[in-house]
Amino acid sequence: LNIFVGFCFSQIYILDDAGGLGRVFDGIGGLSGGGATSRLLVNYEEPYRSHILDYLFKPNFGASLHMLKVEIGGDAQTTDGTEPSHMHYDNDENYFRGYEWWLMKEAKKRNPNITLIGLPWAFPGWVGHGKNWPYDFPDITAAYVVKWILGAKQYHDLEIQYIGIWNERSYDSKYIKVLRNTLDNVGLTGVGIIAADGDWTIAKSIISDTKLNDSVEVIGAHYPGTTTVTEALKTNKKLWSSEDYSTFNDEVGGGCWARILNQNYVNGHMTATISWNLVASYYEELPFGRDGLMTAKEPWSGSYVVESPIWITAHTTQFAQPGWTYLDTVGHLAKGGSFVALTDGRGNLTVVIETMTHDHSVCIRPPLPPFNVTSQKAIFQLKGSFASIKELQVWRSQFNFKTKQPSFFEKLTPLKLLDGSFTLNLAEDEVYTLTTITTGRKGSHPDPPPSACFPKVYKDDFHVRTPPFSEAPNFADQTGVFEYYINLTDPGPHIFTLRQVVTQRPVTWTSDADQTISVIGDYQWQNLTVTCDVYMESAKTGGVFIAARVDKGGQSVRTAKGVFFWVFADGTYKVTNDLDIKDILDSGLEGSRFGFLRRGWTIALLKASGTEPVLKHSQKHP
Ligand code: 147
Repeated sequence: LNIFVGFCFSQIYILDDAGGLGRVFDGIGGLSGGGATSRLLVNYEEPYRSHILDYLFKPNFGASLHMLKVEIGGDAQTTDGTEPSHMHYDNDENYFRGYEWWLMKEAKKRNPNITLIGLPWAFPGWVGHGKNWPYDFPDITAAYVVKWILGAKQYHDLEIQYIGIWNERSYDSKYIKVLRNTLDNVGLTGVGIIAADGDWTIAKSIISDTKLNDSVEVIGAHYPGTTTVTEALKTNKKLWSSEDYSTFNDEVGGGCWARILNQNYVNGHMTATISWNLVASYYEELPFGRDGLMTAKEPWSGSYVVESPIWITAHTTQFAQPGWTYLDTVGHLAKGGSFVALTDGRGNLTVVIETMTHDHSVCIRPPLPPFNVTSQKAIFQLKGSFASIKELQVWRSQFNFKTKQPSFFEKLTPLKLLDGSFTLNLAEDEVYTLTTITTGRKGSHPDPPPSACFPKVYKDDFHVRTPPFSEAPNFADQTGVFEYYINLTDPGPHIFTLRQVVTQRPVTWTSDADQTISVIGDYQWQNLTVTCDVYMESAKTGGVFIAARVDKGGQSVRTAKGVFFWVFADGTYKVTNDLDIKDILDSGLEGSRFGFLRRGWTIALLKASGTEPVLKHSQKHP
């Protein structure tokens, strides 16, 4: 990095490829899952759903993402819900569950070059043979993961390019090697392994273990705070921030994203950054509400919000593609902020500059050490292959925290270059892209409908012959998996049903409840009536509940409070204030008092009014 002190205390920054280039850029991506973060997106009506997807994936339109990483559903709670596995049981295979397949296809439709990545958070119980651990039978775990990759190709024509180990949990060197062999044995030699989606410690193991070194293609670290470690650099592997951001998507969130997109390379030599999450499409009261590049959490209204991180992403994604190379002449600006430059090796140049101040770019984690950014004049001098560039397109975002009137991704008049140099007067909290690429565009669709509450009256009889998704609209599973099930042998009105299908505790990622639960509706509701036709499949154990005022889900689902009405297969009933069945308001031996059947369909009805729950009654179905 060459910095000269020029006149007027402005600085000169050299952009040059003569001394060689830096690392190859792998892209910017979004993460769907870990978990159920795209749950509500699929239930949007057209054209809004397509509009949202355009803002995320369409090239030269919005975020124009290069990568899509998805969770490999493991039937377990993984932050904002559960995602279904392609193998609930060891003899079960189904590649049409959930919405990640659909999402990958929609992404690929818009950007055929998008890089697809899969990573498990949890595994179905059988993978661990009953133990809460996926590595005792590495062949089984590897076969399970590789089947997901093969299924993606066979049923959806999706080519998964990278596969991970176990999100933010222990890695196992033996398992990684077994996974590599299993991939190679079925011809998936081109699928790269990312390890280990946690901190950087695997770098040390890679250095001391040749076989492991040969197995791993990318070191992926999470929330690296833009820095890496010496061991990681020593491996000469690609370094990625394979999960980052997770910040409320207001303007400070956009500032966080702008800073780390540049500085993950400048400070940490990371060549990809993936946002958790792609789109905040889950009930906002679940954990980490609105920690997505944009917000789309109201399928019932069609309302969605294109938040600042979308346009911050565009500053890089629309003007540099995977396979481009970073220049070595990147760095920090003299008065704070940073700049990166990338080239396609054929004369094109893209420079991205950010001057985000500390307080306007704090991310959720790790803590951000203090630094100063002030306004400054910056002179950029193009050298090497770029010396003859005569004009650069200019795109600017100004956060304008003082006036609260930000302007994002605005196209300014192109800059004419004199002797290969240009000067910028940089203010605080700005992002600039200067580029030879002329295809950039701030895409837009007509405004979506206004925001609205979840409908006050809502019912679903699950009467769909060929449901587009395995899950019923707006149900957000928090433990267990609820799927459409057509029960052709039912004589009565219950042929079309929603069925909980997880019967063994998964290899969990977090504390799933002991009771399966799916939530739907509005967290503000106080006085409400819930009725549901229920059927207990097991004659002796287990049971069923309906509840109102359920106050939490996600990783805290175990401690959910609310009003719960339970009927158990042994004929007893309970009314509790909690999902954990500790805080018992009422209980009895005679569930039948409420008309409950131990076998057969029953209507369960719960009325929560005033401050007390009023348990009405349930009826035997005619
Ligand atoms: C990550 C998970 O991988 C995501 O699924 C999601 O839960 C995300 C929410 O921010 O967090 O897990 C982390 C949890 C804690 C830390 C880092 C990542 N941490 O405390 O450093």
